[in-house]
Amino acid sequence: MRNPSALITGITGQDGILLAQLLLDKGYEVVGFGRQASISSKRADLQLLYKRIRLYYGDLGNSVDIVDAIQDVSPDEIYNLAAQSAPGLSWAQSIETGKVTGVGAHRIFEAVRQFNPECRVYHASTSEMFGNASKLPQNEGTPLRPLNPYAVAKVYAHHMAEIYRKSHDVFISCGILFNHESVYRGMHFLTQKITYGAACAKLGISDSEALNEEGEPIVHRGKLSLGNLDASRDWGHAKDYVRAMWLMLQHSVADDFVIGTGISRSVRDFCAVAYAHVGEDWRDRVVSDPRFVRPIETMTTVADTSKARRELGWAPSIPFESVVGEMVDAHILALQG
Ligand code: NAP
Ligand code: F7E
Repeated sequence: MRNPSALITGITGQDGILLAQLLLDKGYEVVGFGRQASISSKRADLQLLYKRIRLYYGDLGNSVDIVDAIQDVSPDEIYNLAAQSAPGLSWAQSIETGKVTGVGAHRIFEAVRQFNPECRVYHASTSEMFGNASKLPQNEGTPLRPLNPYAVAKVYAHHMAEIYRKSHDVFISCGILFNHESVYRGMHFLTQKITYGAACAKLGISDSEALNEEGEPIVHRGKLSLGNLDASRDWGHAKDYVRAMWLMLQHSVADDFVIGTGISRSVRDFCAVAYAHVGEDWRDRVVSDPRFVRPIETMTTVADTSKARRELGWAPSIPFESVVGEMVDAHILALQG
């Protein structure tokens, strides 16, 4: 019997890397789809991964690239992870976000319908879709009330997935994933800023090399500048979450599943754990800077994962403190050279 094959869009992203590793361990033939410039980057961790997978250059903004990949690879499973994935940047890049994060996903669904209708598709939906949520915790039935262009694009793709599932009988499952982190997280996300800041504090670095969203040192004169310290998110480890993606495509029916830990913590809580990991008090190191506060903040997120636990047998396994500690330690190692 031949090995199953999977096409992953967003192969250079956090989830793409971790999912590729998981599928390779399960014996899959993995094909990564991504933009040539980023695939050619010299990141050592990616170069190792690229030796074990096949690569397909393409842009989610281009239907021809997608159709070519799907026809050529003819995968058993597609994991659509590519997106302009930063809600905070999506106000400034709203049209590009709609084209890639919303319509890009639609392009995949349409290409599968036309050229590989037997293929199973995972689509990356998000807790950001709940936006101005009316209740906590959030589950698959919670109304979608998005508050930023990223979330609107994800709602478009999420509804489109349902249309292809119900009208065209395409197997598309949507994972409504809450925030998940790892050492592969992009540096402009909150958790990387904080864990990098804690590592700098430990090593006595007062002006860092890595830059923040404004192009300034993440740590400047010994201080880490963040936005809204009261925001509260349900944070888990990305390794647990890519396992959920795979489980969704092994399930008997295509469906939507909420994936999270069920515990929400504030930005302050996250800072406290990260700085305590290096024996520091975060209050001496972190300041709130209005430039990093968003025009509107998505409400507190907390996942109700009853359905995933019941139907997929999924549960998170990596504790919050381990996620934070792992990220801080990785920055310390990298900064020590
Ligand atoms: P990520 O690290 O930002 O990765 C996004 C990927 O999309 C990158 O590989 C990026 O490639 C690719 N991409 C962007 N624009 C593209 C385009 N026009 N054509 C082809 N590829 C493009 O995101 P992630 O954290 O792994 O998240 C994976 C997916 O889950 C995303 O769809 C995200 O919105 C969603 N999600 C994430 C979370 C979370 O907490 N991580 C939670 C819920 C949902 P480049 O290197 O070329 O930019
Ligand atoms: O913000 C607050 C910010 O940028 C987390 C993506 O993977 O998860 C991610 O989106 C929270 C927000 O991620 C700063 O306002 C405070 O409340 O790390 P983040 P995100 O926007 O939640 C969702 C589920 C996805 O789907 C996305 O793809 O932290 N915050 N101060 C800050 N955030 C940033 N970036 N920088 C700050 O200085």
